[in-house]
Amino acid sequence: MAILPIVQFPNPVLAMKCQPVSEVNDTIRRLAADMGETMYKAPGVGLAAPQVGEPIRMVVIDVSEEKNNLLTLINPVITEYDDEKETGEEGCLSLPGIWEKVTRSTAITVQYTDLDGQPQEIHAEGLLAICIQHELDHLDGTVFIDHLSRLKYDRACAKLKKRRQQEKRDKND
Ligand code: K1U
Ligand code: ZN
Repeated sequence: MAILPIVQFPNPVLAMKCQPVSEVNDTIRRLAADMGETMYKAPGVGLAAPQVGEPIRMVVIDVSEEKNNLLTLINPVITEYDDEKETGEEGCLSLPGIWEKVTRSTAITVQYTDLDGQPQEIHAEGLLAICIQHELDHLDGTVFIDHLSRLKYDRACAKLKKRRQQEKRDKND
């Protein structure tokens, strides 16, 4: 397995509509394993394929405290959204240091293909539901700050720019 570099916003791959996975083969299984390892190392609770430069419809998620419940969703589709919404802080490994409030459905139903190529369906609530919605947004070229007002979006971009400039200075010290 390998730790993959995480693509940083505003890399164009993060704005792409990703392509469906046509066949679940060993290449896909290896990429899923590498994405899992990359997510745990980061650390994060989810990672979408475009975040490692692969514009395909696959995400990995683990919201368990023990970090022993890796979920791989291939070609996922949200088939039901609960009417109830909640607003919570989100972050993203492609926009490190930025945390902003986003409103999403509290519960969803998702259909997907698993690593054996079998169709599956899950009902998700709480952090898992939020994380799935965040990761599936990535597959359609949406990052969480796209849900903010123009003013908050611009402030988040400015904060990111400032943080990167500081990191550059720290590196040269
Ligand atoms: O998409 C990503 O970059 C992963 C992102 C997922 C996410 C976080 C919060 C709400 C919705 C979706 C992250 O994992 S950000 C990092 C993070 O949440 C975390 C970091 C350290 C420990 C535990 C979680
Ligand atoms: Zn993200």
